[in-house]
Amino acid sequence: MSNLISLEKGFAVVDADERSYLENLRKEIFGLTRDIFKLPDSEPEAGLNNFHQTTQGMSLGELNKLRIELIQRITAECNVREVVFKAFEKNLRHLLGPDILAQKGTNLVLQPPGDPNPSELHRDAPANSPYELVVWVPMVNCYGTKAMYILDVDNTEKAFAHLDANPSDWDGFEKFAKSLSVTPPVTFGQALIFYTGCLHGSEINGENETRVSLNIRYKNLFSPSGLKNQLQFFSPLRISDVARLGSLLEARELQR
Ligand SMILES: O=C(O)CCC(=O)C(=O)O
Ligand SMILES: [Fe+2]
Repeated sequence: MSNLISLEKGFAVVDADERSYLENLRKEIFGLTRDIFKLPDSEPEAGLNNFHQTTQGMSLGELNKLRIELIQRITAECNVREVVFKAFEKNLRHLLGPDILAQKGTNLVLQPPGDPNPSELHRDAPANSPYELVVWVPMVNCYGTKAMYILDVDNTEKAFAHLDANPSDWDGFEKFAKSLSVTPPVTFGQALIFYTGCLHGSEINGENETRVSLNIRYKNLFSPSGLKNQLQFFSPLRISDVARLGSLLEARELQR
């Protein structure tokens, strides 16, 4: 049987085609994190899970400065968009087709236990294109409040119907939406792939380990963009022969 996923519900947890891509990526990310934050561990899984043990005394300002340095170095040195694509290539091609744009930068979430700023309930579209997929990739095993909650397409619809009926009651909306959500465990070696129309977010991490996760977006070159300027955030990752030939011809015609 093929291991291709269905995205009928708007999201799915998927195993990497090849785990070694993620293992190498995690080694690199852990190496940078260890250098920048001076972590004592030498093993990636334990080192990332124990991140908060080193940083709990740091001021928020210092923590943020180092976090930004880490994200810049990951973006410059790790080629996350290529590696994550390769790790989940079969499913991404199956879902998006042969002509693929990838987000230029990578988002890194470091969420120590008790961090008071989890991501609020939201969905990425329509600011992002509704034809885009988010690939949420944990660098450590994520479960319970260390993971992300999400509503499938039908439940997202139900939550918005509730908001339409009670437009000024954001708290009620949030409570109702969360009651319809699920929190699938996503272990290292897997990704949560979701369509940008699904409501999602995270709770304050109540586990005894830091959550370290990446999220990055892919879309078909020929699909409509969202409200943001697509070329600012995305660039081509894979282009089919048909699209390459077609765009060459169009470019030549423009010069005539
Ligand atoms: O990692 C999280 O808690 C939220 C990530 C998110 O909102 C996203 O990837 O779109
Ligand atoms: Fe999001």
